[in-house]
Amino acid sequence: MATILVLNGPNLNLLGQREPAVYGAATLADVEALCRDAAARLGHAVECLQSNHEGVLIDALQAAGRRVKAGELLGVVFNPGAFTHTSVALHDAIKGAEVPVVEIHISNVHAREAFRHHSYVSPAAAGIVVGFGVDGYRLAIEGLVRKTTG
Ligand code: CA2
Repeated sequence: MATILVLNGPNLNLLGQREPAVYGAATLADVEALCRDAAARLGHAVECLQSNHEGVLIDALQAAGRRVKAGELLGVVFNPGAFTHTSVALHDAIKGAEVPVVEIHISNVHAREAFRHHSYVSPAAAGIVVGFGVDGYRLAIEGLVRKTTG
């Protein structure tokens, strides 16, 4: 059994409380439960972290990279929230940590405002899941497991 880190960025603690037409009715706790279930079906465990702070996310990615190298972690399923569209620092953290990351977005960012069309994270990601609602977290976990355990 290995562990997967599910990392959520800014404002995702508000899931299920506002904008249900865009993000659905599931809460962050529901999403984390879904992730635990998806990973358990594949024989793996999940750790969850949500932060509204870029530096906390960077620290988590760096720690994840060290744990991947130690064989303790498979990788990260990461919804960077709005930092997706602004953060060179998250891009650099993923590259620098050499950590496998599957980027996930609940909404189809390409069907929304132009400022959501570019991701600084995508070029550093091992894979991307976009627009499947919160079910995308399940797909991201399955994709990460396939990519990292062959
Ligand atoms: O579709 C996604 O998963 C996003 O990463 C969500 C971010 C957004 O900035 C990205 O462009 C796409 C926003 C997360 C904020 O979530 C909220 C949930 C409920 C109420 C308000 C915000």
